[in-house]
Formats: sequence, structure tokens, C-alpha cells
Amino acid sequence: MNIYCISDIHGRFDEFMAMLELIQFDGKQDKLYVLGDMIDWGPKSVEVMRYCMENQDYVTTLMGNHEWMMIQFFKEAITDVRNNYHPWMRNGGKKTLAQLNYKVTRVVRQRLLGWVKTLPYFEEAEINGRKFYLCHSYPYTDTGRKEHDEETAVWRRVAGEENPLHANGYGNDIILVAGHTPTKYEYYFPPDEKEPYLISNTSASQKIMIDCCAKLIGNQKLDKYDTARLACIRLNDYEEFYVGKQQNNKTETSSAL
Ligand SMILES: [Mn+2]
Repeated sequence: MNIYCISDIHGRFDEFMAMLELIQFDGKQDKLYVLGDMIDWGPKSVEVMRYCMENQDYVTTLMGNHEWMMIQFFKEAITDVRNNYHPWMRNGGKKTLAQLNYKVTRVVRQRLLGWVKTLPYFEEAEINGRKFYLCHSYPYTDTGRKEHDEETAVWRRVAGEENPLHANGYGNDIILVAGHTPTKYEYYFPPDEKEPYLISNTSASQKIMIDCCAKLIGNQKLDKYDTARLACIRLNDYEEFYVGKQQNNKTETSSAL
């Protein structure tokens, strides 16, 4: 069995499908963890959500801050006037909302939102004697204040910090795998804008960061050297896989929709 992790797909459904082809993913034998942020910025967030929801036999999806913002948005049931000021609207959610409003039926929308609410904040996995803790952004803190803990898990950055699990009773051998922070911001300052994004796998700190900034794929203004990619890591042997912009994915450079 192969175990793969992918994160921060951000609506790049065509790149996501190209990745499954590249890794020759086989749902009968393999397992895929999607470490949150399926949605927003990219053009096909609903397609990504549907794929993850409909293939739960072999795809486990975790909560990301973008799913978390979407849930808050619908929970707060805010009026049209205030819509534009909601954090979700200012963070790539406009296209996702438009898709949910106009591209799917009410029944499908309710199913998707109902499912997203149930997403876990972390998962543990073990392969070849190695233990992994998977989350979107930060290990679940468990202070007893549920909302605070959930918010921390999807927003707080682990970048620049040692693996926080080691000080928290998980032992010294557990390896953290997370997305959320584009990997260039892990160690380079200022980041070299011409270098492609790479997975950051530092065995010393037992921390693997896999967000290679797929949200910017095809954005000529913010990624003029075409360095953003969708990344995937196979936990069995740490093989890394990358997918760039796909032909049939018409990426809009403007965030307006
Ligand atoms: Mn995120």
C-alpha cells in the first residue's frame, strides 16, 4: 500500500487529476490524504470537493482554513451587503461561492457543506515503522476550548518552528506533515522568485511541508516565473511529485467573478 499526501489544491481540479495520473494512484491499494484547502482561488473548487467527498473509501480529507472560513460564512448567514467584507470573500471564496450558487443544485450544495463540517483536524498514519501526524497547519492543541483549538489547527503557522509535537507528548519520532505555508517561506528570506517551489523535508526537525503554492498556478502577476506547483509526497519512500499548469485549466488572473 502506498500512502500519499497532497495539500492546498485550491480549486485546481485539472492539476489534481493530473497528479493522480502521475502517481498512478490506485484506490484499491493506495490511500490519499488531502491536508485541507481543497477550495478557493482556483476555478474548480466544487469539483475538488465532490471528488474528495465521493471517494472517501481511499481519500481522507482534513479541515483547512479555507473550508473553515466557508463554514463560518454560511453559519453567520450574513446579508448581501456584508458579504464582501467577510474574510472568506477576501480570501478567494468568491469563485467558490459562485460555483455553489450557480453550478450545483441545492441538494448537492447541502451535501457538500454538510460533509465539510465533519472534516477532521488531524490524522495519524504509520508506514514502514514510521509514525506521521497529518494536519493542515498546526497540530491540534486540545486546550478544551474547542473553537480556539480548531482555529489554531487551521491557521497557526508551523513555519520556522521546530516540530511542536515533540514537546507535546507524542514522542521524538513522530513526523509532522502539513500544508498551509508555501514552502519558499520556510527557509529562504527573501524567497528566490525564480526557483520552483519544492517540498520541504527536513529529516532533522521531522517536519515535512508540502504546500507548493498551487493557488498561484497560472497567475502571471504574482508568479511571473511560473514557479507555483501542486505537490504530492509518498510517505513510503518520500518520493516527491509535482504538477504545473494544465492546458485545459483556464486560470483567471483576476479574482473577480
Ligand atoms: Mn491554508
